[in-house]
Amino acid sequence: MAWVRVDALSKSADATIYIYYGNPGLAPSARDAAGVWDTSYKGVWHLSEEQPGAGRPRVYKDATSNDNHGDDNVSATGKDGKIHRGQKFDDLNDFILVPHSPELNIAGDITISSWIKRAGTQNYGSILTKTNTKHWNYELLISSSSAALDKVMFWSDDTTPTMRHSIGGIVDTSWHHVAATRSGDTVTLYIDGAVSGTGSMDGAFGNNAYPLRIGDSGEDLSAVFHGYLDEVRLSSVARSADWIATGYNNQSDTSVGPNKFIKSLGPEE
Ligand SMILES: [Ca+2]
Ligand SMILES: [Ca+2]
Ligand SMILES: [Ca+2]
Repeated sequence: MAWVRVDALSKSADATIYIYYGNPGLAPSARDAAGVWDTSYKGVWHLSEEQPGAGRPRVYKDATSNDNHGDDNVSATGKDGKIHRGQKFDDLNDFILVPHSPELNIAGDITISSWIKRAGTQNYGSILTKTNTKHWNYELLISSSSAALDKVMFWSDDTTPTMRHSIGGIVDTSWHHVAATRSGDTVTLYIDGAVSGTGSMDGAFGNNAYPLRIGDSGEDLSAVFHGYLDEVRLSSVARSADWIATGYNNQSDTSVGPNKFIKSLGPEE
């Protein structure tokens, strides 16, 4: 598994990407977090890690150079994933807590995305939120309200209105990619790389010292996520529709061939 950053990708022209590997002279790792994840990424959690039980700090690594690592409050051991391994949550009290860091205070433009695999439908499921349990700066969730049952929802109680939700819903227990962006006063919801609704939202998200929670909406644990999460990402810009669609395409289909994201593999040099 390798995450790479390329300068540009065209809709119409194929790009060639070279990968060099197996150099025994490279030690330690040549990993370049700042080079792969642009400065607008405030957190990227691959969720491949696992520790038995719960209680250890900084288990779930942030792949960006921000080091927003998450504490293990997850007792579930299921590691089914969309990209390598993901994380099951136990439907009771499992969540990942990322301590506050100043770059997690995002005032306006934002993108939150994740792969999700629900354990069932019609239950509320928080994916990522910055909260003190009484106040929610920003949140991506699956709604269980009657007006937005099984819809992808973006929430901030600093804003008017406080929520916008998708037109489509997640009504099965397969893997799906979900995302929300806010650009200026426009919120856009995405399901599997495609726009599924837009709406207006006015007001800045507040600055505070609350932690991030992944898979839970607050200390009373009334809104834990039921199922699996993988590849949770937070950015301080509104990614474009092309960006979201490309991310979905290259993460959802890793096979090689015509009409695939990777059309062919060249020979080794
Ligand atoms: Ca993963
Ligand atoms: Ca654990
Ligand atoms: Ca638990």
